[in-house]
Amino acid sequence: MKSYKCARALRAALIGVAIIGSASAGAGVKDYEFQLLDKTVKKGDAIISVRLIHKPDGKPVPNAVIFATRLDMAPEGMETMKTTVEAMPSTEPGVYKFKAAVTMEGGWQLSLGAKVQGETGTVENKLIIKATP
Ligand SMILES: [Cu+2]
Repeated sequence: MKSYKCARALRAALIGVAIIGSASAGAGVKDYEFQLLDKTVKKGDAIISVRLIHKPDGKPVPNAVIFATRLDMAPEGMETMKTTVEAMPSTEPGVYKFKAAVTMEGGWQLSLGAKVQGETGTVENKLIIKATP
């Protein structure tokens, strides 16, 4: 189990290097960005909505494949305190929704990774959300 994880981490690192190496070849993942629709949520079962935009023209980007999500309390110095994040059906093009069990008030960091059609590489963003009582 442990060695499997290490192999995965190594592969991820190698892919990361490959992406950095090809960035100058015109890969445009840096042109994309996730934005929070609401910077605060109520503690408890929360719906987090983010919009993926293409920065040069500000247009929303539908049909991205979201493959990495993590919600943890890194902003409060509690990196190991993470919670469940579940992707939900989108109701608006370019808006992606997640259901999360926000178990504590304070700052949470949402890490997202996405593949955008027609772009090589991965869009990666970290967003800070504040959970209120
Ligand atoms: Cu906490």
